[in-house]
Amino acid sequence: MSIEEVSQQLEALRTTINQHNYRYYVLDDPAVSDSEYDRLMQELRAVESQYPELVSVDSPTQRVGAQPLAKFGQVRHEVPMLSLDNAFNQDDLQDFDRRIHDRLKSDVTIEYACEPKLDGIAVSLLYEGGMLVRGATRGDGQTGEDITLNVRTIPSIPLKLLGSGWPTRLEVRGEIYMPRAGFAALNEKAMKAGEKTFVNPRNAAAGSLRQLDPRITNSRPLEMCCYSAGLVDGGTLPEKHGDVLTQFQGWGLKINPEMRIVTGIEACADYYENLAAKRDSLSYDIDGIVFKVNDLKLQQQLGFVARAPRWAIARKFPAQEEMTVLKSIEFQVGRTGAITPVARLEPVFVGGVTVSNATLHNMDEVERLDARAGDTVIIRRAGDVIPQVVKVVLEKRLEGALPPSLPEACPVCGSDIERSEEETVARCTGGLFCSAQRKEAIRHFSSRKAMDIDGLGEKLIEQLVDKELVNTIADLFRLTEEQLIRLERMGAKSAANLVAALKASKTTTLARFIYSLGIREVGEATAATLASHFCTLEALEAATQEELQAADDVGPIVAQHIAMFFQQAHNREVIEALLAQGLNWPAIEKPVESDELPLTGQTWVLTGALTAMTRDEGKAYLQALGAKVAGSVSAKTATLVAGEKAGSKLSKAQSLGVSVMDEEAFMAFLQEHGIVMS
Ligand code: D41
Repeated sequence: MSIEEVSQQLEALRTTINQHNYRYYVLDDPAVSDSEYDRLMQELRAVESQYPELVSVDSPTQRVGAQPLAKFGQVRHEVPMLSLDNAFNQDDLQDFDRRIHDRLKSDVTIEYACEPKLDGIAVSLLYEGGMLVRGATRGDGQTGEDITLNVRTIPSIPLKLLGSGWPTRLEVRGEIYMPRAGFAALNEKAMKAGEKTFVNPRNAAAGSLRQLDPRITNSRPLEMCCYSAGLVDGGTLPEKHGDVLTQFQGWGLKINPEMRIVTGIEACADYYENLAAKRDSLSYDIDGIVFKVNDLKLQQQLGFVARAPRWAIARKFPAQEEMTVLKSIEFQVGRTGAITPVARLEPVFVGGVTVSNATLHNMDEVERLDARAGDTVIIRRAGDVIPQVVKVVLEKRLEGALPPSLPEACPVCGSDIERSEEETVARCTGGLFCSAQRKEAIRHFSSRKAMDIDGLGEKLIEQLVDKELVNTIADLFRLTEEQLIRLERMGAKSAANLVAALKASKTTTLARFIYSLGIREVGEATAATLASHFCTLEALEAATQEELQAADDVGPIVAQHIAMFFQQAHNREVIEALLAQGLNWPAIEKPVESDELPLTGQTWVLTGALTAMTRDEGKAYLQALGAKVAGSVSAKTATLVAGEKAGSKLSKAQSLGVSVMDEEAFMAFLQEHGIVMS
């Protein structure tokens, strides 16, 4: 081959790889398998190593520089990077719209571009002749740091723009962030290695960009979404913000798929509500919504004040992190005796609710955080996740604060505490002698996914156990209205309702019954597997550890817990007593050879709100037809059932070409397959 031919071959390979990269990282719609992509990269590396003189700076093999920097250089932004004004409620948003109308002396309805406000680091990318020549942080808006080597490692940032028609000099601005999944994986790795973890994805992204060694940045899962142009020289961009972003995407840059153009400020409020409802299901953290006047000419007329444009505003979500004081660390006893340190907090409003307790998980976590009573701490509550203590503000530690120590004896029943070698948790050895464990066992037994006993709340369980009306779960079914009426906050009506609920709950399913026993490591899914594998309680009770492991997803540890549970005389007695009280469930017929079921081998996903059934019911119907039901969409998903307000899973399914059914189609499908809905 002549050198020209090799050069052409290399160019073709790079173009193909860049195109696949674009499909994968920018469009989230891969066109080839990972192995095919790896093969192409290997081929490119092989040819380049034979012809080192033909290696170009924009080659996909050249993303990671080998040498760390001594320090970052400074970058002066030719066009300052503005900041954003904040709106905290709908009134602020109305005012913003009114100011725009006043200033433009016009009452025509304004078109706004709406986009999520990513919680990351604002950066600027400079492309000259389509080549990425510089990456810089925003800094104070005038001067930032030169992070070119680091941005080059981020796969959603093209080293060379795709297509054509870009201005000779084009500065693209956007946010570099770390998606939640990548953040969780990174922290897990750090935790296992005994290294420091990051407080949140934003800090992780900032820390990853601040690395002088680009090889470290390269190992961090960063992405960039672009949201505006800075400097534009030797060319022009479209006249609407939304079209500029679409053009950016055409040139290989990632933009946020949630971006929408709407008309009027009321529609902005709708967009805000919609996205607020989707916030937890997004794959990245956002801290608000940015609204921008879509017409760039109008933007120019409006100009800016004090470094913030008059044509844009950020409507903030309630903060997910707040500072408060850790009043004390107490120890709680769980259902299986696990002793959990709990942080009692000065109440603080975070993530939309007032939080006064947060779990500290275990003593290892307390040590890792170095949490002490009296400390000032940062609390995080994201979505419906339970509040977490993410960090102690050491600068604010009071003199004389002492680290807590694990109590010697169970704080509830006084039994010994054991802390085994392999487990990080400490456990009360009191078993059902410990009233805390009894209370938790009853709470679990009556919970929605177990026996689903309505009206048996926490406060009531406390009283029942403390007054010794209920010692084992079987005692619940012996409760009478007369006994209940005498309890605090219990009227005749609720007493009657509870007795009726207890009676109604006696007819259940074997799976629910197994789950409700609260055997260690036996969750809802394992209980269902055990029920369909063993078909009867007797068979399950009699199973050896080996036989238990023959059930799907039951490993040696779970098998040991199950076998141990049924070996204990008091557990058998409780089960006897429950059956004597009339607990019953329909017999399970040995399932037909499972590969005869219509959906065997298929994985389905349910998302959004269903109206005719709960998601759990939908899941059960699908499982009855042999399908596996997963929580997230991938290329392997057979069908996505999308209810009302389906969010990111729906868009992902659409981008992957996964078939989608709405609720109506799903109902018809179930009926066709002989499912009778309750
Ligand atoms: O997602 C963001 N964090 C975001 C930040 C966004 N979607 N749009 C933004 N637009 C601007 C203007 C209107 C000034 C072009 C921004 C920011 N600025 C910004 N980020 C940090 C400071 C300012």
